[in-house]
Parts: sequence; structure tokens; C-alpha cells
Amino acid sequence: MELDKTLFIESFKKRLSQKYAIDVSDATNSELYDTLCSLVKSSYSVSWRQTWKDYLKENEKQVYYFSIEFLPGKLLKSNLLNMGWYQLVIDSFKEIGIDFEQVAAVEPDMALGNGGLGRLAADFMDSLASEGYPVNGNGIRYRYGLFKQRFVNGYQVELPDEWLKTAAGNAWEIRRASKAVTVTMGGHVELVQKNGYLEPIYKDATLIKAVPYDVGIVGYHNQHVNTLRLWSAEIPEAVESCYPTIEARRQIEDITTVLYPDDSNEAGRRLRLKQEYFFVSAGVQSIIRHYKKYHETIDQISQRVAIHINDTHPAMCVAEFMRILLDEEHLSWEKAWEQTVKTMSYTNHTIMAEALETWDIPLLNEIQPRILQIVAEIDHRFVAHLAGKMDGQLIERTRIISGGKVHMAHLAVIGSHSTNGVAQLHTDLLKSDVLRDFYTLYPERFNNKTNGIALRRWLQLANPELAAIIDQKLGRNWRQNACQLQQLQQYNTDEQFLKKLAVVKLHNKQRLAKLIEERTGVTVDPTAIFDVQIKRLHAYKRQLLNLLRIIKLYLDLKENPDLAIVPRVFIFGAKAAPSYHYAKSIIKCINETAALINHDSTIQGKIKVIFLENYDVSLAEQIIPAADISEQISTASKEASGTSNMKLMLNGALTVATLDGANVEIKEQVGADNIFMFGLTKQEVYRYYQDHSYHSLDYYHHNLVIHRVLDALIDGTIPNIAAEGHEIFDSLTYLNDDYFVLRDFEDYLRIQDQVDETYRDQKKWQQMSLINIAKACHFSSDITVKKYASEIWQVRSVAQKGGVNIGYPL
Ligand code: GLS
Repeated sequence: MELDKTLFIESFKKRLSQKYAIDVSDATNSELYDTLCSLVKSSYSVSWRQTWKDYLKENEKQVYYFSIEFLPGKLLKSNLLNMGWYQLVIDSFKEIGIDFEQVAAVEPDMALGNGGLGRLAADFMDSLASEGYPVNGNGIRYRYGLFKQRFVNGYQVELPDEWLKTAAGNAWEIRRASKAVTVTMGGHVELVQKNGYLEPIYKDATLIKAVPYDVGIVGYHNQHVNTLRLWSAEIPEAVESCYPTIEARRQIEDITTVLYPDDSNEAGRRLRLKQEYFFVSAGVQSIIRHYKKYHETIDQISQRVAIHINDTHPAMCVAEFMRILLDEEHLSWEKAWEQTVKTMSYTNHTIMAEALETWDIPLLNEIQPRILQIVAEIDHRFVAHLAGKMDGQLIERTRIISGGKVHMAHLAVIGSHSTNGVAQLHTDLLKSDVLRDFYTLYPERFNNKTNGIALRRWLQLANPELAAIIDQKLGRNWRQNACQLQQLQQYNTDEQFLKKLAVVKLHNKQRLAKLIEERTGVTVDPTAIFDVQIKRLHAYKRQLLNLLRIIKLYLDLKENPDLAIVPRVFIFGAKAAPSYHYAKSIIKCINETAALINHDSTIQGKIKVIFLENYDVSLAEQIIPAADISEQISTASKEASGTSNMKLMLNGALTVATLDGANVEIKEQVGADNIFMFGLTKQEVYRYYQDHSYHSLDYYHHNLVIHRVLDALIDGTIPNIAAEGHEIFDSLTYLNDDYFVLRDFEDYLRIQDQVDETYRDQKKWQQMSLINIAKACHFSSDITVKKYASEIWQVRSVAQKGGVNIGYPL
């Protein structure tokens, strides 16, 4: 049925009455939200079923994207946008006196990820559906999402995120008990000869019921709906009686209770390994079960199935796939291995040593002994195959099992046909350093896929005013085809348009200023530069470099309150892993510096420092459109790609950047004149590692500015940081400043002065901003996933692009 306002309002009221037996005027926001979700879901479910049927009918090759993290945030608005319902719902609600924003706010963020890695997976899911690719997500349905962050006396405190227990719960999921599988863990295994095969006999193993919860991923205007399947651990009915106590039950249910709150840091815990095996086994089993339903033989499965290993956490896919092909399907080792390698592909997301997972052999044996046997056999054959052909040391360095540990990245590279990095610089580093030996062995397997972002969420939804003025110039087709945003460049001298850009930015800043006032009580001036650093708190991301500059500015202003600087509001958003002590000390120092500066009237409010609590996807959507400056200041070589850099440029912020991760490609796109670059290069960083010539203490002793700023951390200038200030001081001086903060400090000051100077020329600023918006389309995840589809997975798009909106029925 054609959707119009009258029809929508009628259907909405009817559904509200059916579900809750009330009228609109009596309904709470939760009831309104639930009713709206119910309507939305029943509409897209028709397309969801159809998408699935089309895959079957066409015998499509399907991809399964395994990721231990998915970070979608809220889904209501993006579902409405993709269905073509967004404006209609807003207008309809207005007509019947409902505040849409308040209803949408009821939805809890689906925070099943820590940061960039999980958010990338969510943007990919959106783009894959929007481009009509047959790709399914496979992950874990954590009962608790990423912790909620509160500040108490400036310290980070972590509270549980009971997202499923909120009034709204997860409106989008469908529990599919009939699709449950059993995962076997623990115990012992023996191989016995049976009918000419080696059959594993498990003893004392634990059986776990894996129940899938499916979330529909709605494509943009194409009636294509993919599935994100999240697994939950339960006790199998058949063995319920074996778990008579709450404690015993908890052992099982805990597997999918918490998301490990680490980013680029390996949790290193037994439960984490159980989580990994649990979702890998559940996912792989259900893939093969499904495949067998429609195919008689399994020896060509790689022609119809691709499995993507997103970072090393799902690397056991390699061994689990082998286990099923060998133990259950009785393929020969050679045949099984050939199919496994052809099926698997792997993305590496970091070069941080602590994030390259390894597991102790006894631990893997305890979690799944059969998997260890298979990994050991893969390792054995790998070594045997190379012996005599390759340098012995190279073989030692690349094997999967060495030093008593299982190296997951090695398993992922050896067991797959493709390994990619997430920005050119990162991929180059994989080839030349981190995975160099593997690059020698398998050069053809390595490729780059620079990350991307979903423009729908990060522009159309997050910044509707900007999207509207773009419509005025380009029409609406860019919403379908991101590349068209490039055409904005031609308005670079259109003063009226540049002024409109400035007005939109001001409005966004006013909105953020209001939010800041509500949440922190601090008033900020929307005409000041909004200087934003939002990302996980990690030493390599160098929030400290930013803080040191803030302290310098403050000291300068104390000395000379009339100092002519452009007023700035420094805005931080960052969670630290609960066990990451140093990162938490940095949070405390930023908060205390903020308290000092924000309450010191002698500096006339020229600078303000705002650290917003609980940075998450929803907060990002409010901060990013209001940013003037995007701080991307990691030590060169450490940030694999970054994605907030792309989101911020898309919203017109100018980037202050080191030559790291995707910043390099951003610079290539916008040109050196439209970005503020500074700092060491990757080569310079590596040279320091080699010749050990960096002595940070010298900078403290010989650079008066650095001396003065660092002293402020320990001499009481900033109150309440006696311990944390010393900890940071020591790390930057006596412990030789691992991330070259002091080395890059002067250059950072230089570039920030240039920022001030540029901001004074508003026309120039807006022109630079415009170029950034126009060029951000190169980082659309629609483009990125197309490359994954054609170059790694070899799958085709099966949906017609809408062109004009193909309406979803009511
Ligand atoms: C990360 C990297 O640190 C980011 O640079 C990258 O953008 C992201 C997605 O590829 O992956 N790796 C990681 O473990 N967490 C990340 O955010």
C-alpha cells in the first residue's frame, strides 16, 4: 500500500491500541517507541523474508562476517531513513502531537563493541545491505554492552550497561530457538578408528546451547534486508538437571554476559577464549548446516560460502571449519584444507603488539582439545611443507605454535586466502614489518582495504541541516550515490553557500553548547573554535599531547590575560579500559585541568575544557556535526586507520593530523593546503626505534616551554593530581615517553597557531571545510564494501539500487 501520512497515522494508532489498549495521548514514550518499532519491523520483515528467498532461489554465494564486536548504536532512525519513512514519521508524529526526538531517545545504544573496530563492522553491515550484497553478520549477543562511564571526583567509574533490561529492550531482535546449535567445550578427546575414519570421542565435555537472535539490517531504498545474527549461550534442555544451582548455570550463561572492555588490548582471559570459540563454533555449524540443506556434497563449499575473520578474535573459524569437514563430513585433510583456505579471509586491525592475540597451549586444550589438535596439525603440515624450501628461522617465526603459545594472527593468515590492512600505511607496515615473513611466503594474499564510514548515518542522520543545504545545490541523488558529493567543490567561491555552511555549523555548535551546559553546567561560547578529540583513551592516541598544549595555553593566559588567541572549547570524549591504569590517570588529569580552567575567571573564558562522560555512538552523532577541529594526533604508525577522522571531515571539521593511518589518504584527497599536518613520520619513528637516539628527558631539560608545562603536572598548579600528575610526568621523562609526545610538542604548537590564524579568515576556513566535505565521499563505506565484495569475497550485488525511493509497505 502506498504510504502517506493519513495511512501511517491510522496504522500507528491502531497498532498502539492493539499492543497497549491506549490512545496516543495516554501513551508513554516507551510505548510509542515500541509501537513504532513494531510497525517498522513488520514492514521490513516482508523484504527480509524475500531477500532470504532470493538468495536461495539464485543459489547465491553468501558471506558471513565474523566479528566479536558490532557497535550499531541506535537503529530506529537509520531503519526509518533506509526505508524512506524518516520524514513521514516526523511529520505524522508532529500532527498527532508526539515529539519524535523524545521517542527516539528511548532506544538504548546497542553497544556491543568498544570502538572503531565494532563501529566499522556496523557501518559495513549498513553499506552491505544498501549495496545489496548477500552478507550476514555473526557475533555475540552480550547481555551487558560496553560499560557506562561516569566521572566521580574526576575519576572514571564504570557502571554496567544493562541494555536489554531497559524499558525498550532490544526491539529489533528475533529469537530463533529453532535454529539453535550445540557447542561442545572442555573435557577430553580421543580419536578412534571407525569405518575407515578417525572419529573423535569426547569425554566430560560441556554442551552449550547457542541460540541465535537475528537483527534485520535494512538496505537504503532497495528493499534488501540482511541478517546480523548474534548468539546467546544457554543450557540445553536435555541436560538441565546437570545444572541445579544458580552458580552452575551461571558458568554457561556467563559466556555471553559481558563484552570485554578492551580496545587494542588483549583481554587474556579464559572466558574470552570461551567466547571466541562459542560464537565461532555456533556460526560455522549453522553455516554448514544451512549449506547442506541445499547442496548434496560439501567439497565445493567455498564456491558458495565465504567467511570473513574480522581481526583475530574469530581466527578459530579456520580450525572449526576444518573440524567439521574432517570429523563430520569425512573429507580428506587435503580437500578440507583447500576448501578452508578458499573460504576464509582475514582483516588485521592493529599493529599494537599487545593486541596480537596469543593463547597458552594448555588453555586452548582446556577450552577445546579437538581444536588444539587440529591447530597443531595445521602447524605441523605448514612446517613440513616449508622445510628445506625456506629459511629455518623464517619458518620458526611464522609457525602457529611456538614458545608454548598459539599465535592467532598466524593461524588467520595461513588459513585464509586474503589478508588485508585497513589503510594504505597500515597495510604497508603489515608487509614490511608486522607480518613481513608472511608477505614473503604469500605476497599474493596481501591487499589493502582502507576503512570507510556510512554517510547515511554520519551525514544524513547526524547533520540534517548540512544535508539539506547540500540538497539545494546538488539535488537529492548524492544521498544514493555518495561520489556526487565531490561536485560540491565547484561552490568553493560561492560566498552565499559558504555562509550557509557557516550558519549550519553555528547551529550545530549551539545545540552542542546546550547539551554541554545541561550535562556539565559549563557555559561555552558557540563562536569559539570547537576543538574535538573523541576516541578511546589510549597512550598512542596521545590525548596527552592535546592536554599539554591546553596547559601551555592556560599558563600563557595567566601570564598575559590579554593574549590574542581565538577562543577555543576543547572537547574530549573517551573511555579507558577499566584495567588500563595509565589511561585512567590521563582522564583524571584532563578532568582536573578542566575544573581549574573552567572556573578561573581571570582568563576571561578564552578557553574551556569539556570532557563529556560516556562517549558512545549517540554522543558522537551530536559532537561530530559541531566540530571545527578534528584532533587525529596519534604517533605515526600506531593508528591502523581511524574512522572518526573521516566522520569529522565529512561534517566539515578541519583535521589536525599526524601522518598516520588513514590521515595520509585524507591528506592526499584534500591536498596539503586543506589539512593541518605536523609531527614525526613513520620512518622517523622507526629510526628512533633502531638507533635509540630519542631521549625525552633532554626535551624537559632543554626546552623551557616543555619544562614549565610538565612542572605544572607535579607542582600543584593543577590541583588534586598528586599521584596521577607524577605518573604522567615520569612516563614522559624518566621512562622516555614511549609515544614521542615531547618530540612532537613544538610542531604541534606551530600547527595550532596556524589553525588560529586560518580561523580568523572565515572565508578561507569555510572553503577548506567545503573541500573536506566534498572529498569525504572517498571514504564512504559503500565504496569500501564493494572492494571487499569483488576483490576478496567474489560476491555480486543482488539488489536493484532504488534510484528513487522504493517504498517499504505498511
Ligand atoms: C582498530 C584500530 O585501532 C583503528 O585505527 C581502526 O580504524 C579500527 C577499524 O579498522 O580498528 N583496531 C582495534 O583493535 N580497535 C580499533 O578501533
